[in-house]
Amino acid sequence: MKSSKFLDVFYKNKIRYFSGVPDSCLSELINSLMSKRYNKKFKHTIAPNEGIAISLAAGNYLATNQVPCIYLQNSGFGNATDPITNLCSRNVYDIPLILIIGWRGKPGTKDEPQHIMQGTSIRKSLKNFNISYYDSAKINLNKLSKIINQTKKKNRITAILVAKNYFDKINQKYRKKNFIKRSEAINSLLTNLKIDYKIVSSTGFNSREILLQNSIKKTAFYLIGAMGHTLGVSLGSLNHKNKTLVCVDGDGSFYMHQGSFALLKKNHRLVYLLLDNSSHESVGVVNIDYKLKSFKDFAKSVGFKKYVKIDKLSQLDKCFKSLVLKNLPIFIHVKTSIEVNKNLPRPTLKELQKFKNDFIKE
Ligand SMILES: Cc1ncc(C[n+]2csc(CCOP(=O)(O)OP(=O)(O)O)c2C)c(N)n1
Repeated sequence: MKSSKFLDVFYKNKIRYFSGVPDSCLSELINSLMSKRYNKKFKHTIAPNEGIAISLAAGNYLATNQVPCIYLQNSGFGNATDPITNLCSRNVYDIPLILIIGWRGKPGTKDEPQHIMQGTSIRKSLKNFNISYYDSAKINLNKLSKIINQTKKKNRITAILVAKNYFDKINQKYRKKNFIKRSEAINSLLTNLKIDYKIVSSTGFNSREILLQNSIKKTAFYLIGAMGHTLGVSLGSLNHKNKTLVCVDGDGSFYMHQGSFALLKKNHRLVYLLLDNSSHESVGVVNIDYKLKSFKDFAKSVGFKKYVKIDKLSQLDKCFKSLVLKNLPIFIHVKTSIEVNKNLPRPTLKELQKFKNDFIKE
């Protein structure tokens, strides 16, 4: 399916608002939405999390009386269910929505462990919430148009499930920036930080890069799913152990559940390492177009003792080499560039469970 043809059907049927959180099954669609051809036709907001995407869409409906469209990966369905059921459902305000859901872990396809439960249960969940759903593999553009019209006419919530490789690939060009590469930042951490520490790292390329480079066998807990919860897991662990922890996070993950930062305590021995590529890179390089006005003010306001912004690798090496416990908790903000590496490892379930057990033991 050409993503442009798909979007044209939405436009013809007077859908004008899109919001969502990127997913690899949908990256062509989202990048088309952000292209010159469509960015004047549709209002579009990339949201920090799927619940916020639903609430933005609900607000847009209140302002325009037009049906909004929300895209998300099925792993984010949990984030979305509160505003879907408690705000938009027929039992409450009856706000119509079209959900385009990336279907990772679709039965019969091979996928990673974190996608299996949502992949097999998403249809049941939608049914339980009285949401009619369609498998994109079984609908053509005509049917898509009918689905949109029915959603409008019946004022209902409808979902379209889209599995991997549904949309035709688009040749994507990204701006090459001369920032530090993710691989260089992680190499710098593992080579230069000499204090005793464990790692908790975020969903996507960050965890896979650490796994690739971790020849010194640092104890590390990789969040392969549960995007946005890297800091929550880190703080939960720090509340019980007087050990230093390096939380390696992506900016997409940073924004997703930013409230966790309010739980930082001054005795937390935390190194918060933000690898900020202004993108959801792991799901097809979808640029993030919102950002905090001042990370420094934010870091100070939630209680970090130090905030450092890093643009050059030599600065990062120096920062890790000179890091001492009395500077913690510290927020290290590294601007990174897009670095596509198709050979990053994907850990097996057996390996992941071993990492968990090693983390508990240490
Ligand atoms: C709740 C939830 N929503 C969406 C996703 C899909 N997803 C996986 S990785 C990722 C991007 C993470 O972005 P960032 O933290 O900036 O790291 P980067 O990929 O840029 O290295 C997304 C959106 C997910 N796994 N979970």
